[in-house]
Amino acid sequence: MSAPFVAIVMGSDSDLPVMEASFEVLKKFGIPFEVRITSAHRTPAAAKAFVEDADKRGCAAFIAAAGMAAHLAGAVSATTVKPVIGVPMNASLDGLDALLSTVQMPAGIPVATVAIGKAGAKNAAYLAAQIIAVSDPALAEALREERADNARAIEDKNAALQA
Ligand code: RP5
Repeated sequence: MSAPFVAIVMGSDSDLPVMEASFEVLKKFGIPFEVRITSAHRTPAAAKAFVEDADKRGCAAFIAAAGMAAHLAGAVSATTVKPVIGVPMNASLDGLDALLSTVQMPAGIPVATVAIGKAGAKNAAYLAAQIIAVSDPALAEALREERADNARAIEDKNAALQA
């Protein structure tokens, strides 16, 4: 059986610079991932085919990023029962249009929606990592260690402030 992987889809290559923040987090934890530019509106058949194929090949979680009338994450969730994490992109209206389009899903077809933009892109990857870590104790430990490192870094900053 192949290692669990994360599939990242985004509506446009204009989303790519923001979504690179997801790639960095997944790389840091050694989590395999695949990336596709595919759109709920511009390439609906290709989006559905990619999700169905990734699902069959053992994708553990999907990350879907889109801006404006952001229906991609919802369309992915309609196609799979794997966890779907939606990242609203700031392509217009400060990303509020995308946030509401991504988060307001009808009952039974969930999208775990994170923050608009880069913070959301990072947390989408952390959330996907935590989903995989449910059955991967080494990954869970790596996530705990990173949090401990971050807490120590804050303690060091406070110590420097007192000096
Ligand atoms: C959405 O429309 C994309 O996800 C992107 O955030 C936004 C604008 O796309 P482009 O016109 O830059 O291709 O579908």
